[in-house]
Amino acid sequence: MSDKIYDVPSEWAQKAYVDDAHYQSMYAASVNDPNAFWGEHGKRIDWFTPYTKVKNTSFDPGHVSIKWFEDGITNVAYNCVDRHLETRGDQVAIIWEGDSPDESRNITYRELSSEVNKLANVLRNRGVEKGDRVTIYLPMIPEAAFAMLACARLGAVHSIVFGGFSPDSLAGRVADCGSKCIITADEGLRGGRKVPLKANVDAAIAQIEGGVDHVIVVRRTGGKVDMTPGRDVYYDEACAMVTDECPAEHVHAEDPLFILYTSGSTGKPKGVLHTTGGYLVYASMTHQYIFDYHPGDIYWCTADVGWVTGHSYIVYGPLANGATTLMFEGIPNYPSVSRFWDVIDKHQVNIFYTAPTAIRSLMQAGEEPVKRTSRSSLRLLGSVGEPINPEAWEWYYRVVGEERCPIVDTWWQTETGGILITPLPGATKLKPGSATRPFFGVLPEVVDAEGKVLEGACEGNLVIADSWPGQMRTVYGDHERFEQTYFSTYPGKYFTGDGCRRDADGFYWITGRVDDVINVSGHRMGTAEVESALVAHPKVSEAAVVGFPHDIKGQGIYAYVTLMDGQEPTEELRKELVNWVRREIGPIASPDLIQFAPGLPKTRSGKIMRRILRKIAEDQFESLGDTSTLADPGVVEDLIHNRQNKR
Ligand code: 6R9
Repeated sequence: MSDKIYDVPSEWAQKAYVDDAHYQSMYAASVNDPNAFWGEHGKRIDWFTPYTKVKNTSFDPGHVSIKWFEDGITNVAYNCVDRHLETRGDQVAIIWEGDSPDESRNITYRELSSEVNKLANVLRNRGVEKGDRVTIYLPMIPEAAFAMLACARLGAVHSIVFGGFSPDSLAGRVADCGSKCIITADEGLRGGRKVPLKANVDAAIAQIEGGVDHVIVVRRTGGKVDMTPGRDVYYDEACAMVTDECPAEHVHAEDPLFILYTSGSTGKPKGVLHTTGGYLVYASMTHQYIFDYHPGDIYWCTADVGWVTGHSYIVYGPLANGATTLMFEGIPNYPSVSRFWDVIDKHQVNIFYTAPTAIRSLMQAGEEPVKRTSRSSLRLLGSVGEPINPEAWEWYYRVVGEERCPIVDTWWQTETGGILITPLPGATKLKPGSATRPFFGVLPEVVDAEGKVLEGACEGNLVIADSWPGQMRTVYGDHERFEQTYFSTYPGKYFTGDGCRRDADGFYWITGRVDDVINVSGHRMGTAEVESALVAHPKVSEAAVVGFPHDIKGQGIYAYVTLMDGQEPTEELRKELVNWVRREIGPIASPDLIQFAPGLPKTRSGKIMRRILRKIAEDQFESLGDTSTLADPGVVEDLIHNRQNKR
């Protein structure tokens, strides 16, 4: 923790949408009378039929139900595209920067409209209707945004699967939501390397009972792929055969917009379901106020559309606001570690939003690769995905932003739809490492293990006491799991899964997950998922996975593996297991360290004591706590002795 404080620069307090006094009064209004507050701000999007009801939500155990603007009728694609045509049809909507610095493309709102309408017609001709699920498995190319908006135009529900996931993971997600149509590309391109997306789709479909009816394939690299006649079609060929006029479906505020699978502490990934009206109001409002987006600004969020940050802050929030949003296909260190800063200069980016893991890895390369670029267009910086350590914060502030750009450290989750805790650049003083204060309408509370609400400066678990419009509505197909996961630990409150501290100024400091979720380079992984991949290997009898502190990734994946009798714990097997997990889940789940353990610490009832495994992985041998309840206390000694070292 750091005790430095950066006051709001006076130009910011004057020019930004809100200064501190304004924040205080708006925040008070938002929580004192949410119906009046959101009733007003709901008008920021266009409605075909205006709502008359605003908030209708309950966190009561057994009756959790979340509805916002429920009798309003609208369309997300209409709001992100059509409504801008008259005033800013020729303004650039999307700046696309390819993997190679030689490739980029500007897409105006008018061109965006044409692309979205054509693809919507392609989907409609293939029988996609309101409510149908469509899986999107694409690299970071403009077609990913076209596909999201084409689904929204039809009232179809998209489910984006990150291009780094394996065929197995993709198959599970396609089957879970029953999508009959997949939009993919021949190959992806990242850091000059090809990703075999279409081949992965074929392998996934082979595992799905009944397969899928349609695969639409964008030609990205032109690489040769198998096309199944009758099922597969090239995107460009299909779009050439339709008009660019497709009416926007009339969609109810509570009709689903998208499903996004995310990891939890137990079981397989959950399909987080977001709906239409409240989500768009919240995504667009947070985008405008938190990034202080003004017309003409060039805004860049480096996330992938496979994660929620890409949904809310590359596509929906910015486009609903008529912004110019930059979409980047590549990676921070290709072709050089100056790439981010070069792109900022090339496109004159004003607002830049990235993740601590990227900052930490670029920080390692020193200041020179940053300083050889200008970055004079930059006005505001943002951070998301994991806690940012004060050293990385200071470097971002001093070296990247040249002490001129406030940093908004934005805390939120796939489940929350948009940012919940964050500074507002014209209103909030900054403390490196703190996400600071709640956004309008958000009621954070800190509770102890028993659920007692703590007051003043304190540390405990973070819950949210009441609903906000961007909140997820259910786990797709499993409302009981939704209630169980988020509303049963502290009945009547939304449990975030994060620990947090609140200081004497009422500022929040997120300390990280308190459940069995680990955050690797800002990507959420359930330890249970990695464990089940490991035990699926024929030589593995048992596995336990925990996180450990990692300099760049934030957390790394530490796996304790017990082998089947007679199996030798060799280096080859270690490598084989790493590759096995990569194949089963995807490269983001590769264990950093594997320790072969003859036995795992278990209670007499057979439960693995992860607390002990976590402490060993963290090198905190002194604070293992009580080990006397273990069935065999002797295993701990062996585990400590054979602790794997960080590379
Ligand atoms: C948006 C996103 C959510 C988890 C969340 C928390 C961590 C995100 C953070 C942060 C500290 C921040 N997290 N932002 N922790 N400070 N500014 O990342 O969604 O992938 O669902 O992850 O990420 O632990 O619970 P998601």
